Amino acid sequence: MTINLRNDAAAKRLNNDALTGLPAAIERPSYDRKAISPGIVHIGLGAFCRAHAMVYTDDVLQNGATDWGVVGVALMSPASRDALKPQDGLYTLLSRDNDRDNLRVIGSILDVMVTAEQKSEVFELLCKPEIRIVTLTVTEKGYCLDGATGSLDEKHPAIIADLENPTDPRSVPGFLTEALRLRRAAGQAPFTVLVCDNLAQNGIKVRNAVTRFATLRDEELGRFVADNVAFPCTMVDRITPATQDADRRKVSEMLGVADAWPVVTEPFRQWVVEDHFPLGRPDWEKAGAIMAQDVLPYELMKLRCLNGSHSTLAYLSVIAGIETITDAMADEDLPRVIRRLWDEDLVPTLPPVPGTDVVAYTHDLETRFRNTGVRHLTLQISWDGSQKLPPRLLEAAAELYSSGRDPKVIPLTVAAWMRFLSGKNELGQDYTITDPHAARLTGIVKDAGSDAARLANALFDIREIFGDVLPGNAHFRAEVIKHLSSLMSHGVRKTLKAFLGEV
Ligand code: CS2
Repeated sequence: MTINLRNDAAAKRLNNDALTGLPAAIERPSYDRKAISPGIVHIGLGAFCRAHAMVYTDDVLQNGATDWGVVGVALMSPASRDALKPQDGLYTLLSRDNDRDNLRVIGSILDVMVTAEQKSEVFELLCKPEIRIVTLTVTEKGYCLDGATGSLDEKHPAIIADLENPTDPRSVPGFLTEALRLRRAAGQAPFTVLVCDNLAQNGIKVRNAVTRFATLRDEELGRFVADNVAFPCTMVDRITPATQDADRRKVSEMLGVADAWPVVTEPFRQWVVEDHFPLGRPDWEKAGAIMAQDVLPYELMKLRCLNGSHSTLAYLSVIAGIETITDAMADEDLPRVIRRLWDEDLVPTLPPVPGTDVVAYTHDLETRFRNTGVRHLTLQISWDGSQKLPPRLLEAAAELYSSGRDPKVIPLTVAAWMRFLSGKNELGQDYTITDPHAARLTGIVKDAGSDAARLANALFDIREIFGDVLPGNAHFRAEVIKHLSSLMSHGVRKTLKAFLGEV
């Protein structure tokens, strides 16, 4: 990340001293930040956690807690530390409801560290008894899982490297294993690991991956992790695009001091957390989190309905040259496609969700997607399709088939993803494929040329994405190939018209 603040050399920076001088309308910590001690270490300080978990925790501190501050840790990149350290960990949350802005300065991050530069300090902190929770937002790919099975990808280069050199970890499973090992050696009970990324049964998957990594390292350590470490599941939700330079300038102007890394987000937020914290937890429910025994129904609803329709909009839009989700929602066909996705493919797969009308939830999603204040780039959502398609849509397709029904829109989304992999939109513009499997995927595209069936068949063979069952389904293969041929020869508009039965 390059931070580009106009006149930043001259500008006064947001920090503890600047808080009292901010314009009166801007919310800010009312608690004494110097009296707060850390209780949480957070791994991965991107925009999402700073619009979500850090805000719930800031609310808890506003409510009077003093021992649940957060230390942010980046594994490799110094960018978050370099932006936030000069600001005493403070940053601005700009929540936007169309043209209405609300600014709030968040104070829950007390310090920021970079493991690659401060390894012993980071592990020393993780061995302290007051650190009771490690939260993570490292994106789906950060856990080094096999997309189709959700188990540890033992061929992942970072996993191979960490098994060779386990006291100097680069991967998340390697890092957590080393921290838990050192903490145990220091005589401390293990911290709770709270995964806040978009995977169904995220706690269970990461628990299995860390246990497997620890077992490969040392069987006894593996047993220790399996028997003693809590990994509650969570459903996390707040639409938060990557921060742009224009956001930095706008927020800095509104604050009157420079903020190198504000976050722009929507007003809506939701957090459902499995209530299993052996060493205790902040009162997140007082900040609106739902503490539940079973998070799975909420996770499936959110991953499939929100993230699944996001991916569908994203691939079709990137190919058509539509830049943002709001623009996609202004299209004549795309909103009708995702309405069918919800009604025909996704809602029928969902278990009852406590206290929630799932159909009303999909209507609320439409309103959220239409928010003109949040400029969410379709290209950003297109990243890491190999990791996102299985939990968002492929699992639902497999469930529909096994209950005797055919998915209607999911094959179209898969075809759009395949067409998207060409790296060129219908306006002739090039874009980059960002994906852990990018080299393999783009190699397949090159070999297939303009042959849709060849392309689809080669991609179906990637077991880490499609698994073993779905590619064996003749209906699924035929539907994907039909839509892909149409996208390749006639483009998005005609394909959507044909899909919607209008030509
Ligand atoms: C999006 C998510 O980038 C993506 O793939 O679908 O980041 C989405 O905005 C969040 O999960 C909303 O909670």
